[in-house]
Amino acid sequence: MSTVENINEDEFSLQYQFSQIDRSEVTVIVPTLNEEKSIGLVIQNLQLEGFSKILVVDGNSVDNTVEYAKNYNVEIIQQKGKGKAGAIKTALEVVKTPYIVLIDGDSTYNPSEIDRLLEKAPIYNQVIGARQDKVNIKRINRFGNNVINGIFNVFFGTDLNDVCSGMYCLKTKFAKNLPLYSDGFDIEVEIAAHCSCSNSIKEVPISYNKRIGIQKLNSFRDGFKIIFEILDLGRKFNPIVFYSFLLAIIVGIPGLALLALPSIPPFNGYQSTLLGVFSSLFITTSIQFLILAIIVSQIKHLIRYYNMSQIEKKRANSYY
Ligand SMILES: Nc1nc2c(ncn2[C@@H]2O[C@H](COP(=O)(O)OP(=O)(O)O)[C@@H](O)[C@H]2O)c(=O)[nH]1
Ligand SMILES: [Mg+2]
Repeated sequence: MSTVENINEDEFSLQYQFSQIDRSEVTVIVPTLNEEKSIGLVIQNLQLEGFSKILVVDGNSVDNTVEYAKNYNVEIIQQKGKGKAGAIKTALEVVKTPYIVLIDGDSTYNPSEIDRLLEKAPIYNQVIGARQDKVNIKRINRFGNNVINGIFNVFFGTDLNDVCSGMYCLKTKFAKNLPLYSDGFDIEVEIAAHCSCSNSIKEVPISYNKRIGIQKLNSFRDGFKIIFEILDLGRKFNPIVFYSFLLAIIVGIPGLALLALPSIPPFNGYQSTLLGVFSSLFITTSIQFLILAIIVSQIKHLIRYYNMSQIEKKRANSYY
């Protein structure tokens, strides 16, 4: 029996430890907006880890971020476009190495853990550093992240835990060809959506430090923006699930309203066969759409799981 047939993920990652990516093949991109308190520390730690290609993409900081970054031997450019997305898109235009690693400039991520991403980078279009240590994430953001990951997984058939992580590795060639439309913190889910659809996304565990300086993400405004972006991506990439959910809501709300009508004061005790018939019709139709959405989401999950295992087996085969 072939050992390749039985290969599991851990054995697979062990094999790839021997094909470590050279630091010269990696550009580390640091998006910054007013990060003067932390930018020096982030660059120092990256250089200590042996990364020499560091690209600071600044979003017109009004503090000393750029001046402090100039003290180190790094490339600094000003971003085009809006928000963190503008910074990432600008970086993708100029980067030349086969791999890029994104890392926030607020010192929340540890450059010493980038190797965990690089270990898997030859196999996947995107390797996400999934934050294990959640105590340093604000409670409201932690809740928002759970909602975001949950909705994302339903649409894309994935099992991701940290789709909004600010530390991840991308294959440059793949990333450069992505049609990216987002203009803010929703860029991460947009990239992850494309990588999920290419069956080439993986998470590895990383730690997460307390932020230095002020958070730029607005928990409510950006949180909702990210959720709407996922819904829009879901509509494009998995329309059956999207429209089934939508119809479940559209039919379910009047169904529940009709059911509740006799308990609302002006209609207290109002009895009508027609009311009962319509409310149960709407509610059962809504449940059917909901079931359809769940079944299609589960099928997507199974197909993705199968495709991933096939891709990994194929790559393991070519490795031997
Ligand atoms: N270039 C650029 N960087 C930004 C912008 N907005 C945020 N950032 C940077 O993106 C990173 C993540 O932002 P942060 O506020 O920490 O968001 P969080 O980590 O999602 O809570 C930090 O390094 C910010 O300085 C922007 O508009 N332009
Ligand atoms: Mg941050």
